[in-house]
Amino acid sequence: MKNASVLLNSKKPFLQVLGGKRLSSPPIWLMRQAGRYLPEYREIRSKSANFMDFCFSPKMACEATIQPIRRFGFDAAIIFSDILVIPEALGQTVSFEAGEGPRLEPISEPGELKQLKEVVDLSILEPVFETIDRVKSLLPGTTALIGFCGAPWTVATYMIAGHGTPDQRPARLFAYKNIEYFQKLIDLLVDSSIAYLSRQIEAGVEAVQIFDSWAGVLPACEFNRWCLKPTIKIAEAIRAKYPDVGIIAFPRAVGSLADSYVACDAINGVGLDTAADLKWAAKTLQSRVAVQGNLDPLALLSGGQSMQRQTEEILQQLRNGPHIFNLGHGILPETPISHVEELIRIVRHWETVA
Ligand code: 1CP
Repeated sequence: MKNASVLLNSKKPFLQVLGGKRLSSPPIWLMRQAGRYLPEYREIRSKSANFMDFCFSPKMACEATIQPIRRFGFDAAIIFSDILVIPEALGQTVSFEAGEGPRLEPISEPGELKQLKEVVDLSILEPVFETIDRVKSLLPGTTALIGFCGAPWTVATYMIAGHGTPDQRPARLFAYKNIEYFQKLIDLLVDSSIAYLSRQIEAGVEAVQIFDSWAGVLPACEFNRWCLKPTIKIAEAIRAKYPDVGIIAFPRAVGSLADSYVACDAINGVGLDTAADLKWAAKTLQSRVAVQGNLDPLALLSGGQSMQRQTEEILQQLRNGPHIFNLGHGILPETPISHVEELIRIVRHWETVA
């Protein structure tokens, strides 16, 4: 495996697996593990009317990051922030309406791109780096700290539409009609993400995840241009500067196109979405990278035998290579705490029954 020795020698199981080690009981964390399914999160979140203010408060964001570690003892903490802090730092105001998701001033015409800053203003993101600094000294010695950003395509879908969309139609149309301008936006997001992740690493994160939540809507050639190449560019730039950091790509819902990421030596791990074919992933991905995933968040919400069966199937299929247990997408706010506890018990008990 790639660039692995420092990761392999870490005392943190999550980092060892990113270095290519197979562990009989895989490390576990859950996408969106800090958030609304936790009563203690709802409690502190209710003190802040505005979600962006909450993200930019190091005290609150630090507490939200630590909460799931304190409660469940996951093997990794992910810094509490959002992928949309980058548009904010590029001058596009972001707000969150209660229950409605993000709102940005949409970019409908190429000329409107001029309103964005030419270089990301990292001073706006300073609170995120301060959060990282606070969190790192509070984590148990075996818990890794993950930083993140959205992949350029996924961030661009929100910047163009001004809100979340089911099929990312506004960004897809914008990209078809204004290829050069869309390329400029993607390039700006690549540079911004490299600068942002670099500062997160300097502040203390040990791995970074690049979330391409909306990669799955594009035809293969568009996927190559707008998702794969920009993500690889970010990963290679980060790898050149930080040889020992773990890098995970999460191209959601791209099927077998996920194998395009393993050719990139900079990438240590690929996140699998709920629908990924595990036999294929074990054969095609796991010899080159660690895989992370992929329990259906609805199976976790349901709990019981369906959850147990699916969890054991994942553990079984991915047992011969490096695997980090996770969901196939973010945990749902309605998920009972007891189901998360049961999931962790099943994953940690697996070694003794396998
Ligand atoms: O008031 C609230 O609590 C708002 C809910 C919320 C939370 C808890 C939002 C708004 N963002 C977050 C935190 C967040 N977002 C984290 C850190 C917490 C953790 O993981 O433990 C992370 C990693 C994200 C990443 C994120 N934000 C993604 C990529 C991952 C994914 O889920 O696909 C995306 C697409 C977003 C955008 C976003 N932010 C928030 C919402 C509701 C959305 C989705 C909007 C839509 O419907 O398209």
